[in-house]
Amino acid sequence: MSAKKEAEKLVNEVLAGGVSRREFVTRGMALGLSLSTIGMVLASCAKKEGDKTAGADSTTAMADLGPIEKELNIYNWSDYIAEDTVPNFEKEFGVKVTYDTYESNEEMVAKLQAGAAGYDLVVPSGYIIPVLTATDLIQPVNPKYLSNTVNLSPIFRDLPTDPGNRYTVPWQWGTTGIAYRTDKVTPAPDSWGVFQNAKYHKKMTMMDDGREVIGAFLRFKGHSLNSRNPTELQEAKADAIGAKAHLKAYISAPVKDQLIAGDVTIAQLWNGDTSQAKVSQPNLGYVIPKEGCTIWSDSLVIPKSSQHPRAAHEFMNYIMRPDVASAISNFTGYGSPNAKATLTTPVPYPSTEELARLEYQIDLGADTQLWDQIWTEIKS
Ligand code: SPD
Repeated sequence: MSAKKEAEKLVNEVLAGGVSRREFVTRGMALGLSLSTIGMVLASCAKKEGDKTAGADSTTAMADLGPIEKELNIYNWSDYIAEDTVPNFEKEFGVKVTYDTYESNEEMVAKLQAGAAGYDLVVPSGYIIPVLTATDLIQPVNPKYLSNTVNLSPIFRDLPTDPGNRYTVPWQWGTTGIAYRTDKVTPAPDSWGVFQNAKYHKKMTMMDDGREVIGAFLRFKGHSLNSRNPTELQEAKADAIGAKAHLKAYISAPVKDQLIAGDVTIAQLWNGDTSQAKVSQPNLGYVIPKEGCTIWSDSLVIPKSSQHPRAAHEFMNYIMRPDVASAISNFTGYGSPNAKATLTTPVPYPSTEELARLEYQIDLGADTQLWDQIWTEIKS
């Protein structure tokens, strides 16, 4: 049986109640079903069954968490924290922190799903939160332990991806634009079309991230980077394949070393990672293409399997202190959701005019399968 047919059979089985949620998630991931699709199917099950377990039950009082545990396991994006954030926390709270890193939302979710990691905190992007709640992978936070929430800017509270901040504490926000070597690229790029320019053959990279690559070429043609229109998506695919001929690689954060060395002169990259590379290589610029790009925010969440929830809450509360939040952004180069943070190089939230060119990614629901298929075709 083809993987597609097997996936369809599995979806029908879970909808009919013949397969447990957990088994569905495990088998669905193995068959290549996207997280959004899995989340959507589980949400349908919950609706059908009147099952409230897919999210927190707001009518239930939250239990006290007890004393702080002696360990905390954090799983975060690479290059996304100040050097002293963890050591200072360990010293003040008497907690031993194990800190691992990842390069994409998908890598993080796959590890969570495998169930063996034992993480107490992870840092997904906004569009992933509904997927994690629908698949029952994260737990609600207890506001009793989060007194520093008052320091957060209203812009980052009560977001559509987590109404009422039931699961999340915002970490950092940023944009996905174009980093380039100012001493080697003239004129400065101002369009996603630069990735189709033979002049920079094999000196360019785009992210190893289907949402970002397809999204960029959708914007290139004036469409939403969350488009579900098959014609627009086929057009973006053709543009991405045209660009691929000139790319050195699909690579995300690790491209910084190549930009610094000059092996890569133009890269699709996040603003903060570009700022970090600029510390070693001053000839680096960053642009938001005229067609627009992604704006995103990432948040701390606590996996359902966490063994150290009190320590996780204490860390969440700790990073919402203005001095700690400032230190994180001063290292990462990203914007802070903390209204009281004071940054050495301020990253102001975009104006209304700037926001018109920026778009938050949203969960694509059933159309994630089409996107996944297109991304596979682009890369193969
Ligand atoms: N080096 C840290 C980068 C964090 C990027 N997170 C958001 C990705 C949105 N696609």
